[in-house]
Amino acid sequence: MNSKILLSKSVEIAIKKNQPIVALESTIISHGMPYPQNLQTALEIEQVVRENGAIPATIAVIEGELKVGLSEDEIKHIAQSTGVIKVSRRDLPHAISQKMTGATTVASTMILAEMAGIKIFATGGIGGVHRGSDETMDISADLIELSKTNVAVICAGVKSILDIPKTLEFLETFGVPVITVGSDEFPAFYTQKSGIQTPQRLNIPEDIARLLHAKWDYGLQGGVLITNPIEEKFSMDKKLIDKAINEALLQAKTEGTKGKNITPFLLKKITEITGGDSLVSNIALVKNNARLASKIAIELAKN
Ligand code: PSU
Ligand code: MN
Repeated sequence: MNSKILLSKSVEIAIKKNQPIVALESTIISHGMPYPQNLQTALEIEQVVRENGAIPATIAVIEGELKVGLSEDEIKHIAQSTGVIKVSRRDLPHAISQKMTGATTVASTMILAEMAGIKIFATGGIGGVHRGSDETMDISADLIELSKTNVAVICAGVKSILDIPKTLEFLETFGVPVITVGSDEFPAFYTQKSGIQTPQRLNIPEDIARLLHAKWDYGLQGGVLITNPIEEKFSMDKKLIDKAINEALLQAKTEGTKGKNITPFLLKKITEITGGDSLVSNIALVKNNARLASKIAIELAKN
């Protein structure tokens, strides 16, 4: 365990007792959803993890300190304050040395989870290879992190704000196992299907835990991407969401939004364009992922 990490009491006890823990990111709270739904969701996800028999550990940088397991007040601050910065791997040294408060992305949440010895992490969606990346070279640091940090990320697949085929190619090149739970098709976040076959299908948490053991017991460095399709009742109409995504992409281009601002910008626009429908789906799929992650964490903690 890295001694510079600050653990909450419940996470500290869980680590000592080898209880199942599920890491949760905070950029989804600060930059992924509007207030107050972000706060409500952040607290509800923690509750979902507890109800499913695991200990939640929401992760962030608080005034320069790396915190694994946030208090309710800290979650409230991340959800409400406009001064909270988005911290990916690149931004960690800046946030730490300047004693800033920052929300961690998938990449930096993986880093802090690994420092704390947590193997399982649930979120909504990961960053990936952006559309038009041949020109912009915009590829999320999340993908590189998955290639080297030993944490399994449970998400609902990749949104079509990104280039899904290129994202999968990138993950293959960097040796990241990609699994879809209970489906032959890779999921596209708001919809169960993307039209692209998944590299590997597994159906039950026991098999997923076995795969994680197989990877890490043999010293195969790096993460695993576990994709969990959104439940049918919360999935969106493909035509409708594609239209909203294209409109949002066009607006981003017109306004010249790029770099770390593009993903938050697109998420906000899509919520606006769909009149909040995409947010309802987003919240539902995060909870669904938290449930699955808890079950995988329980299986993994067994041996
Ligand atoms: N996708 C979502 N919601 C999010 C994000 C992605 O549906 O909140 C956030 C995550 O924190 C992810 C980050 O790690 O955006 C990726 O940002 P970038 O593309 O700048 O690496
Ligand atoms: Mn980027």
